[in-house]
Amino acid sequence: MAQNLVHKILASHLVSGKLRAGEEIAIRIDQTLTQDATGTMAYLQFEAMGIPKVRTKVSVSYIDHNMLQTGFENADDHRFLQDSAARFGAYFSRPGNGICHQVHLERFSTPGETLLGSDSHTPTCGGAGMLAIGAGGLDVAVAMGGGPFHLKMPKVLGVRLEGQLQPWVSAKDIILELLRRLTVKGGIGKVVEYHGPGVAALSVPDRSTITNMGAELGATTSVFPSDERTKAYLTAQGRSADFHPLSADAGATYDELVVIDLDTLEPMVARPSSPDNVVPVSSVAGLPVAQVCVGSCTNSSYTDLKTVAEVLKGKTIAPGLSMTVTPGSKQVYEMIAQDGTLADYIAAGARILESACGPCIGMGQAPPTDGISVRTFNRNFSGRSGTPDDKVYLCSPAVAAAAALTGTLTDPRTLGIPPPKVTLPTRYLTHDNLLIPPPAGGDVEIHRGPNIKPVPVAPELPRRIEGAVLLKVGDNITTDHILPAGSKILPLRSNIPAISEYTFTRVDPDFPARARSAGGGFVIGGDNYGQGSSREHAAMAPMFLGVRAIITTGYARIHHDNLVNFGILPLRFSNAADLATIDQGDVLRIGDVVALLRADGGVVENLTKGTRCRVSLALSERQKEILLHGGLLNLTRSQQPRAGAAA
Ligand code: MIC
Ligand code: SF4
Repeated sequence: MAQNLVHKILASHLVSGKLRAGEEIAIRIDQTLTQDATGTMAYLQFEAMGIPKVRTKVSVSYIDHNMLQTGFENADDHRFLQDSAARFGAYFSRPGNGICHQVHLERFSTPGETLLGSDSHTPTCGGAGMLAIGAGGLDVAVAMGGGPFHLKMPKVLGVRLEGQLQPWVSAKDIILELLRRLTVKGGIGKVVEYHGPGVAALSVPDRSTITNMGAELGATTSVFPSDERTKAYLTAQGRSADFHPLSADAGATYDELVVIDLDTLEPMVARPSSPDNVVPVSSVAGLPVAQVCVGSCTNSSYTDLKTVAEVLKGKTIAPGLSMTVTPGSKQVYEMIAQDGTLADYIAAGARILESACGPCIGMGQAPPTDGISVRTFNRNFSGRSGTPDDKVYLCSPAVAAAAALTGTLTDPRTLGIPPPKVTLPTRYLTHDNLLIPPPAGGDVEIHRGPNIKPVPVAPELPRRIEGAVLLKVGDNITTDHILPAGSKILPLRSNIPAISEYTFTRVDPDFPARARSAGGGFVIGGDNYGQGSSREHAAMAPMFLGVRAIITTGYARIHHDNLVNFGILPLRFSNAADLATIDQGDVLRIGDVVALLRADGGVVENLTKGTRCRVSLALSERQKEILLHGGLLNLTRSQQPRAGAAA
């Protein structure tokens, strides 16, 4: 039978299960990546498993998020990660080498292989034909140890690209259009596979912009075929040996199909404060802009930066705004420095930042009060920029350039200048001196700063859970709401007791104190609970504060699995209308937790209101076992006598 590309890659990596949508499967993982904000926990967990060396083909530890060193914490984490990479046999990408996804695409992406990364934008490498999935750090640690990755077999959503992009319209507009149509929930339980005649004109960096932001659809991952474009990219990276062609069989089918006519697309923006709040930029043209930021793992390739520079060359950015530029990698940075593009930026008045996540994760460059910030990034969740009630618009490099020039939101087609002509390099500058390969031996001492605290282990699963509803929230709550990032909180990623004091503080500053004094309890939410980041801290911190169960009408994939791994019950209302019957402060009781788990659901009593409602669980047998043991670390310990010795 004709197979689509997703099924082909999954079939060649299948360890257990059947490729039937909804069933749990396990797949072999070829490569892993971690970054510094999730990596310390992942490596502490790997160490606790007692496995001497990583067992993947390639594992890379990147430093890119926690780059502001306003105290010793981040620098200590960097040193811990460098020592750990050397000890356990991983590559170490030094600070300055760039954003994990951009560097991984350039130097490691391999068509047909699998990649598991402790960052939700790991699907970036899908632009080069990889099946690249984001997960919590503990799942990545298991994969580093050679264990398979478990996931619910996703549906395959085929996106057929027809026609051709018009001048000033770019890959970013394709994914914004998809977000407009499908919303931030539209990709849940699905892998997006791009195909059709419109694919051939898109370069690998263009494709990676699209697969990167597939994370905002809630998709498990997104993938493009590996074709002549992929070959050209890998060859230009000096890696032609890693190329092989890969595509869906003729006549392959998809569970769902979406068709996009590229000819009809126009430049778009995602308005505040959700990536699916998408409109044509022409409909908001004229709004004054206070900040323009170019960069992030979505749009920081060499061609993206050249596109913006072409527009700004010889001009000065509008007087009322501040502009920042973050090259995605050292490769991009060196290349724009050598060909003079950097000088054009400096002359135009842009502020040049180091190659890292930077403003995307609130590490500096918070926009002014009430000022519109126009960013080529992928997320505009409220407050993520560091300014409460921020107004962040997401867009393509071309739209960002137009805003920088005019000082207002502007459709670049109205600029009255020819569209930038940017050609793809036939040879990228490959100077891997900041990428340290795993050393031969490995008897390396691991330095741990005082901010690095052991991984907390969930308590045993109680037979009965009784407690108050500590918080009730609405739909689409992000992990940035649950456990914010930013320059103040990110340095605490290796210290769960300290970081847990920020749990839900964006929503309710009193949450941590209330949870602690109540000795734990429940959280109630709406649909797509936990969308966004892969940070397992958004499960660990509530667990640390005593949250034992969450009841919602639906979950985002990575967060759901992180909750299970850290021993929190991810319950769903069987009848969505019951959500309205529970208020914050109500006392709830689950009489027999084990019975509820075994039966995939049961009854929750509301002792305050004297009512009851039915809840269900969408768990595999393996996940039930994890919860019965009080979390994956407990389960792993019970299976391996040595596990935990080093934690
Ligand atoms: C993000 O974009 O939110 C992050 C920071 O890259 C996260 C990872 C993290 O929270 O460390 C992600 O997307 O997974
Ligand atoms: Fe970094 Fe932003 Fe990409 Fe997350 S989305 S990996 S913070 S650049």
